[in-house]
Amino acid sequence: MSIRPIILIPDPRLKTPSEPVTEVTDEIRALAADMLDTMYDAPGIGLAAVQIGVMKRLIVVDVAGKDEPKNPMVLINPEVVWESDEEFRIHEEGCLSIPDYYEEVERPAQVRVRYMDLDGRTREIDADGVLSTCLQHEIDHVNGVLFLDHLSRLKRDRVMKKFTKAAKREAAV
Ligand code: K2U
Ligand code: ZN
Repeated sequence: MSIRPIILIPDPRLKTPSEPVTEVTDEIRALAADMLDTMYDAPGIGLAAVQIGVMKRLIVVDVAGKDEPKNPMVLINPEVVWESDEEFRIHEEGCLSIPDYYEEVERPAQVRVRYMDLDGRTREIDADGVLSTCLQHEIDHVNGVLFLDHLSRLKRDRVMKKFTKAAKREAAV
């Protein structure tokens, strides 16, 4: 397993929907292992395959606290099949593809997510709290959506301009 480079905005892949996983192969299992290594190294509590440049609908999550045993989850082709429509939750979000930028985002408080596990079984999970926020953030990624897209146009444009300028400076070196 290995730690893989994380792509940053304005990479166009981050705004592109990823492709469904059709079969759980050894390649998919190795990808999930690399994603977990990369997430723990960042550190983060979630990561989508697109963030290491792989356009597959695969996410990993571990919201276990610092002093708790690791609880890695691998979700293939994850989709929200139900979300609370009366209870919402505001959480400060960051993104490993948008370093050092944090903003409050409001999302449904509870979600039910259907996915395939590494054994190829279809499963469902009911989530609330930070797991709900994290799953929604990662499922956004596989749909080509960033947490910036939940902010005002003014805030979104300001951040995109900053990272676009930085990318141009990097390319000019
Ligand atoms: O997808 C990612 O970029 C990893 C995200 C996942 C996440 C974002 C917002 C809220 C919860 C999870 C984070 O960068 S992981 C770092 C982190 C950890 C706790 C709270 C906020 C950000
Ligand atoms: Zn993110």
